[in-house]
Amino acid sequence: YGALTRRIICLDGTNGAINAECCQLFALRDDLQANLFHGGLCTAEAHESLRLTFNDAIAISPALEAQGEFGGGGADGSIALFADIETSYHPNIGLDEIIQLQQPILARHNVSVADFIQFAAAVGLSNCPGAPQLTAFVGRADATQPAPDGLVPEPFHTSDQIFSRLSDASNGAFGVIQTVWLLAAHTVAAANDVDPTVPGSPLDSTPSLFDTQFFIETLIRGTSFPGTGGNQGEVLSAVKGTLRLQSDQSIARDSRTACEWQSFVNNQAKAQTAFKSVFQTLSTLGQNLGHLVNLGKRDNVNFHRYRFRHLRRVLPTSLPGSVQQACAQSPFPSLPTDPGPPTTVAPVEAARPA
Ligand code: HEB
Ligand code: CA
Repeated sequence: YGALTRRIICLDGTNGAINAECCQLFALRDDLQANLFHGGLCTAEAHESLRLTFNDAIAISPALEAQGEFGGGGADGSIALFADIETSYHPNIGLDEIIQLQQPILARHNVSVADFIQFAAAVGLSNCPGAPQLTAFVGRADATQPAPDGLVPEPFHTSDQIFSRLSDASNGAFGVIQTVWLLAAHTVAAANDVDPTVPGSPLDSTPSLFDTQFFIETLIRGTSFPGTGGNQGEVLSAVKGTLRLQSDQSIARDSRTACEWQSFVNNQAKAQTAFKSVFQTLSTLGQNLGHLVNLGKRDNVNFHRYRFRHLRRVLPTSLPGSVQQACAQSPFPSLPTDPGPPTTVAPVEAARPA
């Protein structure tokens, strides 16, 4: 403690870092912002980059290994390195698109594919007002083989299935509570393939804000589908134009998680700390932490564009449904209602080349 840490000046002559490994990340950050995130937007490219981290990292199973089978390598880039194989797995549907958009940027920089996927998401999420500054690491080893199929949760899985899969993947680090924390990611999200007739259907009314609307809106009784009914993994949603995943609905109402879910309502600060914490675990699954360089604040790879802001936390008055109280211990907090006119949330525009 108290040791002097010297900052080095990177070869670009302007940026400083504690770890030389971090120097190249300034250029990577700028390339991502300019050529993937349209100058710094929280649009489909940022959402899909975040989803990619989960679908890459969660594909690891100590339980399979215990049976003598290969269980996947976690956050090892396998989803992009073996894209032909892994994007054909059902729960990874649609991810070929973001992998392709990221590819030319990846090719210009000297980082592992595993590092690239996690770093791109950290930069992308920084474009979403309200988001925490995620901790980035470099030094991950890349996959040498694809993850097996069957390890990424599906929206039609029961909460039991999802809880046990996440616990297995993380050696118990993701309990039922941390699973709720991870789902804060669905505040900046849309579904393209659950109902292909309405691609880009947001999972909450504010898909470009990292706020707590997702936790509020999923607790309201659903009354309509954004498109057609009868899709596997979809249930009725409350806010017109949004899509509700069956898995989000179940976890929001499960007796083991309902109070934790409700605790995020109107608690922006908690959503930030909780997601930051679980993302750190998620983004390093299967990797040896001792080999990774942590890009802390002091490395000054400042990819945090927004400070904490007061974000809209409202119960839209235009809702046809009402709150479904699922937490037995404490009542749903009282929130201001939205005075605005009844709205339909617009779809998130499809990802496209910059
Ligand atoms: Fe998620 C989206 C599922 C978790 C992130 N997801 C999504 C979807 C689905 C899901 C189905 C839609 C897709 C399409 O496109 O269609 N998830 C899911 C499940 C789970 C999850 C089942 C378990 C519970 N996620 C998760 C996590 C994360 C995520 C953990 C992170 C971290 N997701 C996400 C995002 C999105 C999604 C970001 C959006 C994308 C877009 O927008 O595109
Ligand atoms: Ca949101």
